[in-house]
Amino acid sequence: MTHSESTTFDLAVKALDSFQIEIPSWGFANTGTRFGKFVQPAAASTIEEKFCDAAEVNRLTGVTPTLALHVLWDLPNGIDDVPQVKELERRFGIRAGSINPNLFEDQQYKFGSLCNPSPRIREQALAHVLDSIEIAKQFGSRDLSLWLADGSNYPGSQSIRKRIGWLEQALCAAHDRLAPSQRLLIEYKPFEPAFYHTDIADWGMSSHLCRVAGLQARVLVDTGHHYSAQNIEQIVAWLLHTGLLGGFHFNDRRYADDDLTLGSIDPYQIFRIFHEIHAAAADGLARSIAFMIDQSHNLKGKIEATVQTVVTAQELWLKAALVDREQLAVHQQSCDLVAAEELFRGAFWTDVRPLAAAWRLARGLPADPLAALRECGYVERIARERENRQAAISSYA
Ligand code: PSV
Ligand code: MN
Repeated sequence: MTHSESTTFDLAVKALDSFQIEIPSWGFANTGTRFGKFVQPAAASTIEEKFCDAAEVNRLTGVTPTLALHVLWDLPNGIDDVPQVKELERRFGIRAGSINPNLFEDQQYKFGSLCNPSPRIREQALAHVLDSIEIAKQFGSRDLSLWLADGSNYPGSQSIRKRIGWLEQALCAAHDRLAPSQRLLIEYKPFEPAFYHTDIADWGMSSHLCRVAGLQARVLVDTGHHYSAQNIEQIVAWLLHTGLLGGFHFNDRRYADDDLTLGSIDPYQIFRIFHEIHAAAADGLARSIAFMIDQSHNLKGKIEATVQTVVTAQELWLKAALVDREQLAVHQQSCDLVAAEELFRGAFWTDVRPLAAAWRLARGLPADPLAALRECGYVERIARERENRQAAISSYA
């Protein structure tokens, strides 16, 4: 290795050692679109299977020690399910990660949850959030990750401002229940399922709600929840500057919230976001940012897609770490546009795969996690087992 090669390798080791990403339990389950579901024999249908799949991804990549849980889907009996899930944590060596209340599937939420005009429904929605905070406490989970489907479909059909007031009250009440080490992450989304107005539609609304709720509230940026032309890294830079960036739900999209694999459509976008984070970290600003995946794999194999996502995230994180920020600052200061841009793009075009492979080997991990997944036969084995189990269940039925 030349001197500069060894410096690059040291930089890569530092960058990859500092990177972990949380995977969602729902990424292993059968999901679809409103036009239907294509079921996969290897899909997980129990919380045990989700933990098992998460452990496999962590065995191959070494950077996914936590699993995001959705309360209704993973703990249908609420807090009573915690001991069983704790047992799975021990058995599979995977910890419960962020806890996601579900305020969008119950029939009563037709006209909203925390913003519903009915005080009774608002109370029930808040009770579910408070239960979810309690569940998070029992797991020792830091983040309560809140997304509301609330909104309306027709102009004039709801009071937008009244709903803001109800939301502020509920979020203050939720924030009051947090333990000092916990955080309330507030996610935004411009539309869907509501098609006219969404109660938390963008980062400005999330930021405002965080400020009102309290010091432990932060904004959650889901990369799929932006209009196509939006400059997401600029939003990230603002959130870093204001100390309000809590974390990410990573995925990619071509049109709207398409849940495509991170970096599959626009890897440069994720690189640009990661650059902002590395730059802020160098200035001591980027503290406690939760990197999470939020994808539903409709057509790809779930475990393959998850491993592919994790590996892509690591590569883009590493590319962004290679930006020579001192030199970049010089070019920015002298407004040498082309030099700055070429330096920036140069890092993006660097093939970091050999560096990532060397880092993995040094940590006893497979150099190529996707190839290792294909070779080990895990997916085929679980597909057989899960299919047989399904067949056994239906023959009893
Ligand atoms: C909503 O589109 C979202 O991004 C929220 O984070 C949900 O919790 C998740 O997807 C799963 O439906
Ligand atoms: Mn999300």
